[in-house]
Amino acid sequence: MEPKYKPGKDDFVVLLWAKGTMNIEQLAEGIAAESSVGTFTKIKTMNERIFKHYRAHVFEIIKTSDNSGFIKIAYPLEHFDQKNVIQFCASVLGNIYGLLEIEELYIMDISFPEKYQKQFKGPIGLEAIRKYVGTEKSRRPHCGTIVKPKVGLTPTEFADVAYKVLSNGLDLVKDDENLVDQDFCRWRDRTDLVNKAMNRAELETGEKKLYCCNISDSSIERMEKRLDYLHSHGLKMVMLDVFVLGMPATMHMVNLAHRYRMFTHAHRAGYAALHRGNYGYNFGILAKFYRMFGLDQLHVGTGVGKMDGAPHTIRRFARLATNNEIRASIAEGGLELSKFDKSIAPLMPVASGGLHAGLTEGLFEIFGNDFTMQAGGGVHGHPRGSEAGAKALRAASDAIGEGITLEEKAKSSKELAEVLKKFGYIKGYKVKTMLNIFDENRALFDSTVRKQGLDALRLFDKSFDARE
Ligand code: CAP
Ligand code: MG
Repeated sequence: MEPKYKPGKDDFVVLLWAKGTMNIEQLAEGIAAESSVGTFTKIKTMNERIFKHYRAHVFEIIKTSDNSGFIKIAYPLEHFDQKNVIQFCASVLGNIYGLLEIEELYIMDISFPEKYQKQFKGPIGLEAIRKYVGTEKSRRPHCGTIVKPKVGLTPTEFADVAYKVLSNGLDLVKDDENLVDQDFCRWRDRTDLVNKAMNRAELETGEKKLYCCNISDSSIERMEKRLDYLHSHGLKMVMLDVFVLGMPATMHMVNLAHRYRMFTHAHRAGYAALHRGNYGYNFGILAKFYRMFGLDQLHVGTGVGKMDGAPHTIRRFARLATNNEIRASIAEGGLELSKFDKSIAPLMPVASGGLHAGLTEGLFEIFGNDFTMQAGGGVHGHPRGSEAGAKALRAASDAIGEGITLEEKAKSSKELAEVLKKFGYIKGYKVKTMLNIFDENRALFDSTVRKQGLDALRLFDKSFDARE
């Protein structure tokens, strides 16, 4: 433990929670050693140079009991291969999870030095997507749908749904994460038909539309061919199941897509296996990686829908997508300050999972104006079908752009009124109040988490549930 060590601007800082069968000081030293230059014993091959330049420094321990607590570790830039994130992950997110003495290990946040970030080009980004869709002025959130059922529709059925929603106000349609090229819906047939449907809807509405086409595959060659095909047919966006694809395949496809100036949409299916519970690492770390890699749209949760995450937690992820300086406290699961290099543009955060138009005001409190809201069941489950569902979602998006409430908007949108009746209405102030309570009591929550540990943080996450 080096309490006097002050991390410099070229250090990586890692905040983690650990609990184990040794005292927390020993656990911390074991973690720092295993993830940098150490092994289980003193070795003759160690020398002054290595110890001085490459070792990790435990500089703070926030003890919650003899054998548990939060640990801050700094890693020097020279430790890492600065063109290769896999080497970083094998160090910092690697062996430590397997140490025998560890019972809980959760990496909460990592700050990346700006010098390390220089290897990445970042997203084409949020503003470019807005420009393409034509919403730079209105600043309304984008609205889209995941064509449902997840799998099973034929290409003709799928394209028919796409036409219905795009010609009735939606900006985007997307494939589900588990739809690529199955027998019942061949990828190329679907792409051709959706492209036609989209062109028709664009002509009719005078608006630009996006088809978020899933090319995810275990074969890089097939993904490359699909990307080329999309590009040569004038499509602007491509979807990747980034977590299951892994980092190298994701980075490779993003780089290729960006050569064509095509936008990339990141679905994060699988991430929660690491993110939830007290063993693994927080999605915020992946969000930082994905933004540096250049993903242009990223699922970050909703705070009001069907998936995990309280409003304040999702707000942090949204800020990781759009801000260049992100302040967070330990009760939010973050480091005090993270910075993106100015060359890394903001990306468009995507709110998805159990959404419907009645939740839009709540989303606005969490995200502000800059996000895409996607509803699958919330569009196709409209009492009068997908067209009406699309109209309702667009009305909700327009309401945010116009600065009026959903109740007001529902007076001129029958479809929206029907959604509010069927699915309900979470008023914006409910979510706003929750966020305010969290912010006003932050100091108290922080000190509780510092005394009681990760379980207390989990409890705050559960007790701030806007859905109750
Ligand atoms: C949403 C969705 C998305 C989730 C993923 C689904 O559909 O298509 O995959 O949003 O979660 O299959 O659940 P619904 P996340 O609108 O019908 O719920 O965005 O949290 O990664
Ligand atoms: Mg899905």
